Amino acid sequence: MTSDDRTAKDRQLEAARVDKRDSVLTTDQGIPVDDTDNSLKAGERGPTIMDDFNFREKVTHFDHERIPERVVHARGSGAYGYFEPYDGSLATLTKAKFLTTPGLRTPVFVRFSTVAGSRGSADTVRDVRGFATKFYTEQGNFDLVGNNMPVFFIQDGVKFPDFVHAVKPEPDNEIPQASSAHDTLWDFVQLQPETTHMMMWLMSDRALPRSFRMMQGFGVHTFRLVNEDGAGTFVKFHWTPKLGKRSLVWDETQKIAGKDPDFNRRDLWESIEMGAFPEWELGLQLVPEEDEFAFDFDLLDATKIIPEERVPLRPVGRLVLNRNPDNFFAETEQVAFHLANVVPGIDFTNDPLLQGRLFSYLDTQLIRLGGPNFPQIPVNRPIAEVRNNQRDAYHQMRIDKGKASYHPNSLDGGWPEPADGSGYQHYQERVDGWKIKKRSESFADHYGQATLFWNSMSDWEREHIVAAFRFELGKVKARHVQEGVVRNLNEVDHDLAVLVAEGIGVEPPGAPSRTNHGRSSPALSMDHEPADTIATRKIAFLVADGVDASHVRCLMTELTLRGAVCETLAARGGAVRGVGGEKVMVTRALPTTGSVLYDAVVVPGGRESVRTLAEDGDAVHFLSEAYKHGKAVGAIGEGAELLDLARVAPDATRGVIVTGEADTEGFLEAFVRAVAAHRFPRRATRPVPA
Ligand code: HDE
Repeated sequence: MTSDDRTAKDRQLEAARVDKRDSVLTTDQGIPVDDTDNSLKAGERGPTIMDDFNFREKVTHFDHERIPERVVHARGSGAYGYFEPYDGSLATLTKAKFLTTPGLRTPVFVRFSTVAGSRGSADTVRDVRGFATKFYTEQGNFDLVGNNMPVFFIQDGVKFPDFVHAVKPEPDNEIPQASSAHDTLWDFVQLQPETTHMMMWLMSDRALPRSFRMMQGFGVHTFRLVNEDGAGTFVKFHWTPKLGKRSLVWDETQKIAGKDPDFNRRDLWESIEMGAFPEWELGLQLVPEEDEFAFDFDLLDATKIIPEERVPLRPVGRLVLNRNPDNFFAETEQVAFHLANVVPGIDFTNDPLLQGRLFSYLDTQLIRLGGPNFPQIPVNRPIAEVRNNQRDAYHQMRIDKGKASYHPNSLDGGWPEPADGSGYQHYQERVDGWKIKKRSESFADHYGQATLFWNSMSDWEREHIVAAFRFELGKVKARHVQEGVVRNLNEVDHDLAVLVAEGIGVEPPGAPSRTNHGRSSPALSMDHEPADTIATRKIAFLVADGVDASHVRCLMTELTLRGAVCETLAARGGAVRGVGGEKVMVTRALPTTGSVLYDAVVVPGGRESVRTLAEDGDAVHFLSEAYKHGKAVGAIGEGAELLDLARVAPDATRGVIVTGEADTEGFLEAFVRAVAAHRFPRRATRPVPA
């Protein structure tokens, strides 16, 4: 194996790729076909006849094109890349070579997803995002099947069908699609207080990522690292995005769902196509075995985090995605993740949610992919050698030679031979207990960490959470369900419960049975993300005939140099005429797009251009809406007049930057800082008509 492991997977995939260039159309049997547009008929106007094997094969194949979508996480997008550890320092804790061999690039395939919606649902709905990584290591495949939130709705795998039935569209009319804002979900939530912590995350802006490239990933459960001596260390896996954690706002997500339902999918695809490869850092929270009971929660409880202030992240390596798949179905749809795919050096714990998952993933692939040979599908194949006595079944692709398909055997020389010590060895843990259907007492606190999350939020993050609860519960018809949720929230924080109750018109609750413990974990807030890059940020320039082309040219050049993606928008496609008669190409016509698809907006100068834009409702609305959503706004020269019309007040401290000339360094730097800050959520937006 060379150090360029990505090539190892790539080379393997190459054998499965089919290139149709310079080829003749054939049937699946390889028979050339002259005419695939007319079926074989008895006379020009006669019936189609059975002899037409091309017709029958083509239509039969078409009739069978669909496979069941995933029961959850049906909508997703994937990409290839690699993982590279920083150094070998983890070698004392784990045997997993891909984590401990400096410079070793392990190929990966990552699939991001929403959870509740169908395959064709919109990307920007309020939901958890899946973040599943398949590492094709030399020791076999390791799947880290995580989410963008560090906790889960339930504590025991046996509750998963109940939870999913509650959040999915209701069974009588299959409404609503890809939404948690309905009675059955909230009924489950109010009756099952263990959901409370996760519901705080789901009502926060974490459920509305700006991009898959700008969200965290978490393994959620506590896993175990195991070293050469068989000693274990508890571990939580974290992915931290290089571009920072950034979210959309609720109003924006709803509009994007209509204007570009593929918003997150397109973003991932385009950034890889343009060479701006998404990147994450893998960080581990490590807890020595002897500290298993050192916390005021149970490490085996997947509704709890280990606060980063208590156990800081240890940076371990980086993940880079640098290649889009060739075929969505073959790769992204057929990729099969399974929590049980672990390599030597990584093991499970007794987390009952994790244990439930160990059963479900293999089981679901059997129905989804039609039998037990799905690991042979190219995207699923390990780069490590596969040799065993598994045989036959649907779609067997391997031609296993030899007489003996059992162990032990003497007829085939005893091959394949057990690895004898170098294979996977399960962590030895003494387990003693009564067979019992009972939740551990150590799982009983369902509110403490929900309160921790609430306490850790900034003012605007809290406002967004309250607004989300009001929206979701406002859609619930059953009053007792609304009241039940408010009762639970009262145990999280009394003020939160009162604010929600007032918003949905139920009786505000009395004093809770517990008071807010006052603790917080600053790492949970998105209010202090580093604002040091505008890479891949989309910036719109509003233009019309008479625009000052030098403003556009000069600013676009500078912003593009810093990695931003600049586009000109006008009433119509084609080009507009600059103030000196020069041509300014138009990237997109305003009616085909919207401010919600951009991160920032600039109004260049040019009297005639600004006057035309002022008469165009689309342009004025664009500006007001971008402002309302807290985005950076820049205006140059006469461009400032359009701001007045859109009720946007210049305020450099809140990301509205106005200047006389485009090439002043002060303007450029202030605007770049504003774009890098992502959003100014503390603007006064009530008077803005958007
Ligand atoms: Fe999953 N989950 N899950 N899940 N999950 C599936 O497997 C399941 C859970 C996650 O991009 C299914 O192949 C059970 C937690 C992701 O292909 C299914 C339980 C976390 C994906 C399944 C959980 C996840 C899935 C559906 C509770 C975060 C998409 C299709 C015991 C740590 C993977 C499939 C992809 C998919 C079962 C809970 C993440 C049915 C029973 C917790 C990212 O097997």
